[in-house]
Amino acid sequence: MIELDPELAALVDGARRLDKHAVARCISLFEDRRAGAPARRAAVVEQLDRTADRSPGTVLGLTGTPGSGKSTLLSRLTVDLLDADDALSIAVLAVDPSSQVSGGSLLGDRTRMRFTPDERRLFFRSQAAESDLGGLGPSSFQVCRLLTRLFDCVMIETVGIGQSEADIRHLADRVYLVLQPLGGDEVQFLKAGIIEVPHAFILNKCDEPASVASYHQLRGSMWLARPFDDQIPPIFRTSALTGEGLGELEADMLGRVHAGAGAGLVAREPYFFGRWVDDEWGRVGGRFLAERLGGAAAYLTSCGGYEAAQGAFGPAITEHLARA
Ligand SMILES: Nc1nc2c(ncn2[C@@H]2O[C@H](COP(=O)(O)OP(=O)(O)OP(=O)(O)O)[C@@H](O)[C@H]2O)c(=O)[nH]1
Ligand SMILES: [Mg+2]
Repeated sequence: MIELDPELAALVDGARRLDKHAVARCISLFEDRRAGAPARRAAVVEQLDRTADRSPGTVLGLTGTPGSGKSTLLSRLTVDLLDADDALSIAVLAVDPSSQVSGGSLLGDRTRMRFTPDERRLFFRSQAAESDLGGLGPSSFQVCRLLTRLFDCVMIETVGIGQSEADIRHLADRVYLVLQPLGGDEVQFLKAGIIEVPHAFILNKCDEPASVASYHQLRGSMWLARPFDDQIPPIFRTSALTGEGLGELEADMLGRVHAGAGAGLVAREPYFFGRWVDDEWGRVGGRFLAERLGGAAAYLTSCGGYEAAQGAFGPAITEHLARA
């Protein structure tokens, strides 16, 4: 057991009660890249796990092209889901909102009308992307580690280009790809292999006439793009403007949240540990981890956890390089 200093203990206490200020300060600790932060994170994680009275929250990912309506959808979905289940708590993590519009609509009028800023069951946070391509990275992972220990459901909004599709699949229990009518997105996504990533599709802006043709186009390309599926994955047709089709999507999300996250983020630690090694030590680090330490999963187990592995990795590779 790791002793928490009184200040950190009070912070964890506040965060667990979903006090907004405490949650925000805890998040900063999980984003902190300074040398002392991992030890404090390990203490917080241990404290939360030891005193947990619930299983980890489910992570839902919303990815898709800029402007497809991810933020507008989220501001409606969160309100509806909280109304549908009054024991539910939701945290939204928006990674690299690419426009000012989305920053604004993230806390849309509808949300503001329904919930006061100190509503504990709903929490918003935005975070800069870790690469120009909108990628998630170790600090999105870290923040999710915390949020899944506090909230029943964590929703991540990320722009669907480049690295972020691969990452979101590693972070979320269920990934939704948001498309808009006749964006040519289907073709682009087919080419980029992105259509293989999501568990379900959301064709938003169904209030626009072009959406009918887009729906059939998307459905048609599914067999071709995803020969590995037994069944066509769900395609939800929604309008975040009129509310059309949101009920089915919400039922899908709520079903997933109630089913629980299973192994949750612990199972995702090796991937993000590998990303951390790449960031900190480059290819030399990656090779050392794979060839000398038996890979990320084995190393995390032998060190006894994520932070312990982070702490041990530096000295190990430094010694290895000094001898080489
Ligand atoms: N007609 C129509 N417009 C919508 C719908 N949903 C969102 N919009 C509009 O589309 C624009 C972009 O919406 P956002 O929610 O900011 O889209 P986003 O995907 O979050 O955008 P980024 O974060 O910049 O990638 C806004 O002007 C919205 O009002 C919809 O269902 N129908
Ligand atoms: Mg947005």
